[in-house]
Amino acid sequence: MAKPLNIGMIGYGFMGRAHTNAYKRVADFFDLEYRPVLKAVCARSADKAKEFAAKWGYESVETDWKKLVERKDIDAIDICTPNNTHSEIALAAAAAGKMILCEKPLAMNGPEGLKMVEAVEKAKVPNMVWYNYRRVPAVTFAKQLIDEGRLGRIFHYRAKFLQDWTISADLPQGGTALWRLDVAAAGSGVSGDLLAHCIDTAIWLNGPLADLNAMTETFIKERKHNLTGKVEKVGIDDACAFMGHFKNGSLATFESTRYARGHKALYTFEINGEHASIFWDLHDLHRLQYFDHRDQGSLRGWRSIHVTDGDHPYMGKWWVPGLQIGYEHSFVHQVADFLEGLTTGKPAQPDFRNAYQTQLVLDAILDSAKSQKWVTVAAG
Ligand code: SOE
Repeated sequence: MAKPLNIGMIGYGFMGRAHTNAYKRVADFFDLEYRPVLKAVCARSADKAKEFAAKWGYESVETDWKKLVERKDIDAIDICTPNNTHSEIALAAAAAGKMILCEKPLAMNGPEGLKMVEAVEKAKVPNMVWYNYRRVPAVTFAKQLIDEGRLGRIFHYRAKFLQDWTISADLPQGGTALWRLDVAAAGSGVSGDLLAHCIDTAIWLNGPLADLNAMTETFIKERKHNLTGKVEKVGIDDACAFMGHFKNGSLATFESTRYARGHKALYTFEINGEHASIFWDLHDLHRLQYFDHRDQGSLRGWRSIHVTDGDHPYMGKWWVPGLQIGYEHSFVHQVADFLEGLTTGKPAQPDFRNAYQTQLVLDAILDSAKSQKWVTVAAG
């Protein structure tokens, strides 16, 4: 019988659902020492908390996260709240000796992120940041191919994350649903929300970034603020692009925007190496495109690998070969790896320290866009 691991989740939005679904599913498909128990969900509105708890199966509710953090029957705090609250909650949870699973990006900026890293390391509590795309089987498979040396020396890493949902100037900023547009709550715009995913994957697959030159743009300069009712300046980046160098000498080109009409969540990356290239697309997430120059010349071409075989990462835990899984499973895999890390003592990544590397790149992006200069990425 697996040991219970009592979860206290703060927040109940899109990520609250994605994480809860993962907690509910993981023990059905993965054989682990620990089994998550949906102990409590916390939201400022008691009605919303109760509604969420009833729908998803949480045993109890709280309306004050400080009470949740102090509860003796909670083992792990899951932070699914806007970015400007991550730090305060994480510091309190670490001080209370709780494990912490925090939504991305880790913090509002590097210095805040560093305090969070120091707090969890001082308290010696297991910790993780929800950069879920690492655990899409095709992306994990890309990591295997790179680590096996199949690509050889890497020349280029190209990534994009494109959306189109904020083009209307009538869309307000701030409040429960639209905090991502409010710089006070989000810290940044598409750089922290979307490009952060691309950066996390890139650091994992291709190592750290050395320097970069970025530009950002805010297309809609003023929006009505949901909390004040007034038209206020927009402080987030609506679009962001940068070029840079990885420490391994390869070139980086990255772009994210919420103004690419027709694209809802188009996350793609392509890596070009001396021997082989890899391409991945979130809209076709179970496939990995692979080109190997060492193939016999007349047969050479891009292979579209359907990453659904039992020997592909994570896939042996699901259905039979050929049947694919989806977006939500990346969260199930992340919980499984977190729980496995508790057993093995080898923490699942990215932990806070690892995710802090992404935070430093995000700081460098905003610095560079402001100064219009090349910026060296600070060493973590
Ligand atoms: C924004 O629309 C968003 O939901 C991000 O916040 C998520 O991190 C990303 O995975 C999908 O898009």
